Amino acid sequence: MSKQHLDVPKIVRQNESSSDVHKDRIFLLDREFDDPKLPSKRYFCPYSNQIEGVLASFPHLQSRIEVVRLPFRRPRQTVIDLLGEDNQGLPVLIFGNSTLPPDDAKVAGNQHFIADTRRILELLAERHDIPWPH
Ligand SMILES: N[C@@H](CCC(=O)N[C@@H](CS)C(=O)NCC(=O)O)C(=O)O
Repeated sequence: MSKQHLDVPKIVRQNESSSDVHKDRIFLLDREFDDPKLPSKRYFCPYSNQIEGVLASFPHLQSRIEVVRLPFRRPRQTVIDLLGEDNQGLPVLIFGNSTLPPDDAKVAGNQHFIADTRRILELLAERHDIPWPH
């Protein structure tokens, strides 16, 4: 186990029992999708795919992070239920409640999250024992 992992403070809230909410969760767009505003082509999200690449390169992340892929079309109700209508842009990292969120996390209700892709990649390095994005 890395030093970095041991240093992460544990703050488990007693009233939340599902294991998923203890983990960091990443919500991505589906690997391919249609955009009704740009018909006749299929698309992928370059931001989500940076994260897909890192997940594929460092497979131990699969046991540490919950990954949810969602359709492109709005409303993205799964994310709206967690972060509200104004924060449904993807990708997004929602911090698990077993560790402290970083100081720069945004807050929606009782959730802490980051939506900037580069910062998500840095946080995977900070919190989940992978190399840093160069
Ligand atoms: N927050 C991201 C950008 C995310 C982004 O623009 N995602 C696109 C998908 S490729 C998107 O969701 N666009 C349209 C929409 O949200 O409906 C970043 O700058 O790192």
